[in-house]
Amino acid sequence: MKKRTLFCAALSIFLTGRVFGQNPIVQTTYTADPAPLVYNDRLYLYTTHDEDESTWFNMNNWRVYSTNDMANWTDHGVILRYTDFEWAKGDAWAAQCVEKNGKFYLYVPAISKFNNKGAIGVAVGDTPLGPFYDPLGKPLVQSDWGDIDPTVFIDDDGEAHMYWGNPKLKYVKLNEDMISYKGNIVEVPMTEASFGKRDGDPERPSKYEEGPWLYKRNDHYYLFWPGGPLPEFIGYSTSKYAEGPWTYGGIVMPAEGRAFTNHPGVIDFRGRTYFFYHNGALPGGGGFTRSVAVQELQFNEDGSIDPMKMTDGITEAIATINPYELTQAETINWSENVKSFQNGKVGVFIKAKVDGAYTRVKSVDFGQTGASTFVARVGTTHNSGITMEVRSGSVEGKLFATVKVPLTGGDNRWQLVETKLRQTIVGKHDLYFVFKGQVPSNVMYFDCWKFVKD
Ligand code: FUB
Repeated sequence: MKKRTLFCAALSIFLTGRVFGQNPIVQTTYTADPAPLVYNDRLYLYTTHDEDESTWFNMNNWRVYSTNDMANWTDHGVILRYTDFEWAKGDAWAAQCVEKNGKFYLYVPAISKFNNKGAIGVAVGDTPLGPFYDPLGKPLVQSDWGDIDPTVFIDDDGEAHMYWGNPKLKYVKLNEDMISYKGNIVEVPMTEASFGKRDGDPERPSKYEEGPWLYKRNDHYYLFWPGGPLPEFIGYSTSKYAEGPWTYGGIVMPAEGRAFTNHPGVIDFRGRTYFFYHNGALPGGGGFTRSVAVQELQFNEDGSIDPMKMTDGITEAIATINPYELTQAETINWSENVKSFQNGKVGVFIKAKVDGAYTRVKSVDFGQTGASTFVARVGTTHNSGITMEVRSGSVEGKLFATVKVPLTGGDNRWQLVETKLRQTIVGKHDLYFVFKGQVPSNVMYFDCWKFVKD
């Protein structure tokens, strides 16, 4: 490694404390309340969306991201809004999507127009990305108070269990159709034995706060939940049955990370268990501008879980990216000063906000034949001097191509630009797309890319 590159890498570790980590996993939008789903060997992550500069949980829509390798995440944009439910008037809060017989059921909380209180709705789609529609035209559940944060788990016997609620934890079994439920809503007893003893509030005996997540491992059920008093930590309880009774297990993740809420999402993917959560770690981040993160979850031999700190996340991709297939610009391992947008022309795309903004794509495998040409769909509103550099290893790493970005005049107009590489690329690389232009803002927009072999 050259002295200068070594110095830059050391400086970046010193300044940011990170070595190719990926938390938070989305840097182009504020996201919260992660809810993973594995379908067809791909991991989909449903999130809520904190608007920029929010000062409250004024949240309008739900988004989806997906990955094949736990390192590069593709942004699929907004897939559902609270306005898609005729009965809802706001608060697109923590949701979860499950699949049954090829249909996707997205359970969401929202404020109901009927009584101004939280309610649980359900939207149905034919793919994990929707389009989703409300089959009921009314809430699935509207009880007295606190109907937020649904989690749904379909057991091996086909029974679907739903928990939700703040400050009470409620439970029902769903019917076969997944859009209605059986019997009465059960209020889970909030005992110290089930959810630990809460400090300093005689009105609320247990630590349970909100945001439950139901998960099964080795015939045992785990309920993960954010606990209080604020700031929230994440605790867990276990049971032999999906409907409880629950036994308090302890703390999985103590409170940290600049957001006073947290939210668990736990899933198995290709032989490992992943624990999703949120914090306020992005620049400008805090309690209402949160970001989703992930790390591996380890169980002790007896099934118990030790408390874990928030980490840099997954540092190695578990699969590679094929550069000869089209990849979306919004498939990103890490980025700085880049925002995500979507329109009717190209779907989701990214914009570089300032000179030097970049995205990183991890583990791109060119093989031994190698590539000689880079193709990208790009555009800018500036009339000259805007470029996109393709580098390997770091923002200052080996330069393979400099794309001259044409003035297209708006993000509804795009051009496919072919650029010859300065030299053939072979082998595996972490690619950096670095956006350059001496302009005050909105340097350029970028939709997709691929390489062409020699
Ligand atoms: O994101 C809005 C609300 O904050 C969620 O519904 C809660 O779980 C908390 O994360």
